[in-house]
Amino acid sequence: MTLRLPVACNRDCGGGCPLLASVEDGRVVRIGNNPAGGPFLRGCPRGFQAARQLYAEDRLTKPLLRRGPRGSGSFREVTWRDAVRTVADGLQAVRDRHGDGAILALGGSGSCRGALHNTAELAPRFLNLIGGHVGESDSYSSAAARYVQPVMLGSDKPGVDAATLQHSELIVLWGLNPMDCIMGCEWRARLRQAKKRGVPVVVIDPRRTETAKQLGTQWLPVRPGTDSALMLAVLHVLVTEGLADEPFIAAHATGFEALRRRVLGQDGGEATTPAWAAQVCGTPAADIAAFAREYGRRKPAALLPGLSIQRVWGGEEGVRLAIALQVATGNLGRRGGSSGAQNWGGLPEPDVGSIPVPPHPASTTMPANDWADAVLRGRAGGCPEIHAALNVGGNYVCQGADVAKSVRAMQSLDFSVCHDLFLTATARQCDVVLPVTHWLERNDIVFTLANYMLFSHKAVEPRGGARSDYDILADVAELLGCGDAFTEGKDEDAWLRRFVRESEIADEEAFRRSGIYCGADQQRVGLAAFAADPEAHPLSTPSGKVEISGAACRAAGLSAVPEARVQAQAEALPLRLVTPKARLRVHSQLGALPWFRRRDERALWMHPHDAAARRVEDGALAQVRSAQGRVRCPVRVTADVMPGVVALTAGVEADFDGAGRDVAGAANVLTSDEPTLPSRGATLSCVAVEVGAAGQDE
Ligand SMILES: Nc1nc2c(c(=O)[nH]1)N[C@H]1C(S)=C(S)[C@@H](COP(=O)(O)OP(=O)(O)OC[C@H]3O[C@@H](n4cnc5c(=O)[nH]c(N)nc54)[C@H](O)[C@@H]3O)O[C@H]1N2
Ligand SMILES: Nc1nc2c(c(=O)[nH]1)N[C@H]1C(S)=C(S)[C@@H](COP(=O)(O)OP(=O)(O)OC[C@H]3O[C@@H](n4cnc5c(=O)[nH]c(N)nc54)[C@H](O)[C@@H]3O)O[C@H]1N2
Ligand SMILES: [Mo]
Repeated sequence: MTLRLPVACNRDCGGGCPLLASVEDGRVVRIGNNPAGGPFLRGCPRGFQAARQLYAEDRLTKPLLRRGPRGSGSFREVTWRDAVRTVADGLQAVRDRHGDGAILALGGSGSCRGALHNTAELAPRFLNLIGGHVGESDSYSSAAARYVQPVMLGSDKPGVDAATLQHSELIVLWGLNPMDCIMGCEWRARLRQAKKRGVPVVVIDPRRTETAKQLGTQWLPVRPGTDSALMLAVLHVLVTEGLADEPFIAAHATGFEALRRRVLGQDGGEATTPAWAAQVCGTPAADIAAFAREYGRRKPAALLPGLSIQRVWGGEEGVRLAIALQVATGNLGRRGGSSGAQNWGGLPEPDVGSIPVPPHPASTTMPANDWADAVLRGRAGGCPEIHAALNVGGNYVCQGADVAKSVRAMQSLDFSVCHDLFLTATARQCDVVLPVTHWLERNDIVFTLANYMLFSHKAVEPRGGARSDYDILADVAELLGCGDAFTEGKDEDAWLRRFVRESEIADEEAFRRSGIYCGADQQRVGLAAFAADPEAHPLSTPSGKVEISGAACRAAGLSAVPEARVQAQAEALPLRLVTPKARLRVHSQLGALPWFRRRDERALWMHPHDAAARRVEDGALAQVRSAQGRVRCPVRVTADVMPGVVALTAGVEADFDGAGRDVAGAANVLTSDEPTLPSRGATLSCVAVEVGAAGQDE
């Protein structure tokens, strides 16, 4: 007999894909789309092939204690009883020695969409019951955007629902790659629909991505880290050719005049003409002007930025200017338009409970990008003092900037614990490694970042000795005298029923049966009320309007007027490397599984001109060098990446040879944790590098 159960990936791509697992004899035999999701909510291979992760040969099934030196990968199996005792004793010893708040909750993106099995919430909840912790105030993902958007827009949710693209007359995907990154599973189908309708879909990206090929009508290449210059040039065309919506600007923004003077070169700087920007961005001036004219004329236009454009040095400026563009064209808050702010997490989900994190007075936070620095420098470096780490759902030794520094940080800790399904690069640096369940082995409610919720059923029993993070932490809490405070006397089912009771979902059984609950309005437009009547519905900014420039920006540590803050390139490292997400990986996950590995893109993309200049051939091994390290990997010579730029997807774990060179193709061996200011966001998306034939050192 085949059992068909609604499930949903509890993964960080934020797909929110309603899936259906077919189960026979206690085994998942197939995963497909859940028909209850309708024609627009469709999954991707990372979900359809999830059973390969569930049944992977190298999945952890027993608790491990470190035997050899950290990083050696030498562990011995122990019983759960011993493992839990070791963790409790180790954490208690750190607290006895260093006081409260000295334990780092490391990572957490692994299963961060669950109401209960949420790796970003469970570790902080547990740690706050045993003396507090150091947490992440912001993520690798979106620190610059989350810093700037509240300053400009107040606290309102500024996103739009994917279905509103039906009303768009132009769509601009600015550093956004939904074919690979998903970030809401409805977008691909809605973009396809728009393209079929004849709507131009412009993709602005250093690479001709699958998004550009399949969903786009035009690819506009731009050098990474230079979007702010391109945006200023578009503004120049809009204001000089009478394409700006002056009444909308006057009613909705403060400080636009200073930006206008900046763009026109009336403030002592150079005018930001397309010809000026072309030098900085590598985008032909005529293409910039043509794009700006089409953008200024076709209404409404949805400008949807990706997170990549703000994960660069000066990334705050791209965030500011994308919003300024949508204000200048009167598209902010209009149906079929957008605010130009990040759409990911840009609208509320249906109201439902989730596992709470109680406060602790000793708890502190630091930006994710600072974690290794905080561990290494502690209070001396102005960071919180950290002596231990509890890593639940993260693999920062692979995913954090600067692998060598991450390893040093892990090795300097007194005590470290990792919960994971696999013996990752981070797990190998830890003292205790505990095997956890897969999302197909648990019941949960899954958040989607859109106006619907999913119920994900437990499809199969946990493999081997794997246990849920919740059960593991409950046992450690019990030994430390706060078991009841952690569980509040509830098991999985009791929590999930409580969350639904606290929600707007009236029919819990129907929700569990179909696996999906949809909120009433599927075409929400963030800031719509403000756009329609800014006097009656002011923003919660000092002026009540969009803060384009001026005192509010300065008070937040930003320049008074948005600017093109582009990092100067060192002569010895003339190429710009982008390190985007791979379609068939979620960060460091899935890539090592044979089915995924065979289909995985691991080569460095390089333009034919750059390859010829360096005598690098298609398919040959090359060496990539940055200020941080060296990587050897195969090269793919392709015009799908613009000249002067190379691309290597993130998510491959490093493998160092005797000379300290990575030979696996690990992007973060090359990246640096130098933050962009003032947000202290990561700069992983753009790195200065040089490439030569492998074997050469120069
Ligand atoms: N398959 C897959 N999907 C994912 C994830 C994953 O690991 N795998 N991770 C999820 C997570 S946590 C996040 S935060 C989001 C990430 O979302 P993003 O940060 O938006 O994703 P990236 O792949 O880094 O970049 C998106 C595109 O921007 C381009 N790009 C890079 N730098 C620049 C630039 O400076 N300017 C412009 N215009 N374009 C640039 C890249 O070539 C890429 O095609 O994706 C989510 N989705
Ligand atoms: N060069 C470069 N680096 C990047 C990026 C980039 O674009 N370029 N992107 C950055 C971004 S946006 C992000 S968000 C980070 C993400 O970085 P990480 O958060 O480190 O992401 P993952 O590698 O997916 O690590 C998640 C881990 O959780 C485990 N896991 C999955 N489910 C569970 C569970 O239920 N319980 C437990 N205990 N573990 C679980 C997985 O096996 C995996 O090892 O990477 C950043 N790093
Ligand atoms: Mo992210």
